[in-house]
Amino acid sequence: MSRYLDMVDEPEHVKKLTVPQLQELAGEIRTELIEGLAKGGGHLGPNLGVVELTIALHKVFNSPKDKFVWDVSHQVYVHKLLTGRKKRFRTIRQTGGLNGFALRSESEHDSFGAGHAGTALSAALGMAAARDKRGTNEHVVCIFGDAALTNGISFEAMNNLAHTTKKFIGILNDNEWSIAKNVGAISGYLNKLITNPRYNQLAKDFEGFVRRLPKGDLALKLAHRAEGGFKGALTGVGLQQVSRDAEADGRGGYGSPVFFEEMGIRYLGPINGHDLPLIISTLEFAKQCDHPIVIHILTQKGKGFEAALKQPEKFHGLGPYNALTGETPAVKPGTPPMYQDVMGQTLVKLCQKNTNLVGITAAMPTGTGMKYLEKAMPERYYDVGIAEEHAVIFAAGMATMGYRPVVAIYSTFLQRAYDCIHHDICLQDLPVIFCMDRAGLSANDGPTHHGLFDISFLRCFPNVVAMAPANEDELADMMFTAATLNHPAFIRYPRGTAEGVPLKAEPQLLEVGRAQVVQTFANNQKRKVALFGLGPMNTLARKAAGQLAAEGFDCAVINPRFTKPLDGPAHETYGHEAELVVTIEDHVLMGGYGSAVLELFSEKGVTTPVIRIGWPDQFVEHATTQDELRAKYGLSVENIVARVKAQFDDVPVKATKLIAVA
Ligand SMILES: Cc1ncc(C[n+]2csc(CCOP(=O)(O)OP(=O)(O)O)c2C)c(N)n1
Repeated sequence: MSRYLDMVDEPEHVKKLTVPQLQELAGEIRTELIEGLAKGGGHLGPNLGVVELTIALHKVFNSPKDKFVWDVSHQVYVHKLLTGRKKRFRTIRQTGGLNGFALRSESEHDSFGAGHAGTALSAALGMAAARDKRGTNEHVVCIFGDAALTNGISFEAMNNLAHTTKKFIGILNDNEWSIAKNVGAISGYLNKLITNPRYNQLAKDFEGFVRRLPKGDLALKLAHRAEGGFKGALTGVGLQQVSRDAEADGRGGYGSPVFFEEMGIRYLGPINGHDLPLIISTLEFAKQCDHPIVIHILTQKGKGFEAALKQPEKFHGLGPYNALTGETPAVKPGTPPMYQDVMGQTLVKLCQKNTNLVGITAAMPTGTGMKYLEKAMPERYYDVGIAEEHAVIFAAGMATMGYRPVVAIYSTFLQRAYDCIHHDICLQDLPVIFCMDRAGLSANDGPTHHGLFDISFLRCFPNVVAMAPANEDELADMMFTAATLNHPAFIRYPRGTAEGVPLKAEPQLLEVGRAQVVQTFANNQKRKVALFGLGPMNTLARKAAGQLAAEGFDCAVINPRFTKPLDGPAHETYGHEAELVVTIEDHVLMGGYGSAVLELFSEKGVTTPVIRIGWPDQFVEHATTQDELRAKYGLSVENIVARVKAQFDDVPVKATKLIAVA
């Protein structure tokens, strides 16, 4: 049987379908999401929640002329299906396939790219301001989740909104979940708001009103009634302060939308986000408003898939799963632990011994492994919401009072807090420990999520101690060491499974700024190559050394451990000793570890040639696996061996140095 989805490729096809047909389409899209993502994984839960909303947006507005701006944009899969990308949908997040986020270079319908949370309101407001300035009439619709309201940028935009434009449509997609359960006062506020009988009544009145309108010229009638019929009601109720005593609901009173209204933004809601006709009518209404409006819709993350409804956090974003049951493949016995789990479990251990340690996450308790601390010692654990800047300054404040906060933030999201790292942490030399997860590739997610810049952006700040463990045991050692330092400490480690080395019963103290010589020269009269493999790239260095030895080279392998302070003597000694130095890092070459080595060599007069292996000066795309990208960009044993051999092809044998290692 043919499906409506088979007939729909572009927004204009959506417009041609009737509401009952669109309701069927919604079911078909859900099936496509569930089945289409099962093999490769993706952000299933958030997308199942916005099916009706996305269909309604394309029914009511005219993309790409009208602009949709999605916060984070992990929920744009349905939008992709409806904007010419249906045939490629099952390539999403795979090599050469669709990106998992909105991407301006992928489609004219993706008006603004994202991957980091909290940017949509500002971007959409900028577009609205530009539209007003140039005198055109397109609509700008901003879709943001309840967790986007834990982010400061969203508030900065709202503060500026009503002064900037009169025509702005915000859609607050409230499913009560961030990745984990949403946290904080705003989440409590939204919850009170949606249980306020007065607003539920108002929303019901609105619903009754739009449902009673004769079919056909809905938009026209709404235009007529919009200001007269609802302006007064909405604003009138909105501006009435709700007395806590009079309307206490046992949790401190009901919420009132006065918050939005005082910002000059009309509030309409709560609206059932899965009621397609209602959403369509509401958007038609919003289209007519001559005032910024926020429509508060309620949706279910994972709607239509039992497993996702039961486990919203797991199904926010996941790898392959069974499309019938939602089961995910069991971890194969013998698989090394994930770095994030080692970090979380080590933190609990350290906290048991050191009462000054506390843990801070910015809405990522599971992704960073902070959930272990949350469970073991909830009183030492803080989830501040999607608020990286606040997380960092909050940690700074705690540090001034004698605590040692451990802030676990993905490398890419920490970029958001750069000034706070400079101004609040480093400048005051505060002993805060940063655990930077996902330092390296986040292959399926792509450039918004790769963590490839932190060495560069941190090593220019005074007082920083920056480390990269070669394996999970060293991660524990580095966390332990960091807890003894009186300076800001940064530890970078990659996404995914660790190296599989056993963890010592107790972590050990490392000497700051001291590298580890994994393998020294054999002094066997062969050409000497010193391989400096940073972090887990040390595994690559060791493998390359093995192959090079088989091909007649004398290799030393060094685990630098610290990118700041660098181990000057070790780099200098091996730099002088070797005929060729190779630095290998899971980071951009520009300003990274290899650059630090070049700076040191220049200062110390080490003239040995250096091959730097790392990521190029460009944004690296997404792919199915990190190995594919590493192979493509030369972060591979084969490339290292080939580069070393090529270097010597041009060098006469007499250049060989034979200096004993001290
Ligand atoms: C700056 C930043 N920090 C953290 C994240 C990780 N993250 C991705 S989606 C998400 C939750 C988003 O929740 P919400 O906005 O309510 O949308 P929903 O997924 O519930 O639809 C988080 C914390 C991010 N993308 N950006």
